[in-house]
Amino acid sequence: MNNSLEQLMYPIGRFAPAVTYNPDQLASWIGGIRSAPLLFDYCIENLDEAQLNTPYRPGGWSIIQVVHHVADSHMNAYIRLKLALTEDKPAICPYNEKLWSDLPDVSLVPLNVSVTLLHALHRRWTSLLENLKEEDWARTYYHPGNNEFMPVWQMTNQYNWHGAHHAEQIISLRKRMGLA
Ligand code: NI
Repeated sequence: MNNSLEQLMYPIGRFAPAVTYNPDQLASWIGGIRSAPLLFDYCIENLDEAQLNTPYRPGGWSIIQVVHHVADSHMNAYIRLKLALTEDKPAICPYNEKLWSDLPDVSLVPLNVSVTLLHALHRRWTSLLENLKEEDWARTYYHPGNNEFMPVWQMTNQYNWHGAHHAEQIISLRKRMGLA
């Protein structure tokens, strides 16, 4: 991948997983998940239909698809978290994010519905994370696609990155359009 495409796709860098965790890191990741919906409020502010339909990179998702994707992804993450907390190393169900982004709800439902969804979802998600017991952070779910057990602390690290990652794709596009 050439440097400019890499920069467009990963404007905050690729996910670099933490090797372990401590209370300060957990608080930082939870804080990022708490505030992520506010980033998406900003991402879509004052954009017209043509701007919202602009791909964030050549051949990539439009702003509309990126935001609906974040809602799809984070709904799955929240369910995975709840499964990990209530069952013994449950296998979760992977999903095809590209096919999900081509389903009619993504093209038909106004973008602000998914931003509102993110506000509600992240409120519940954050409330749950803030009230976990110490031992809960080491609980895991099994991801059959990746053939790995994912601990709750690590998924929290990952989804904090994921929200910021997609928000920055849009924010950097806004800057290129002279709108930031
Ligand atoms: Ni994603």
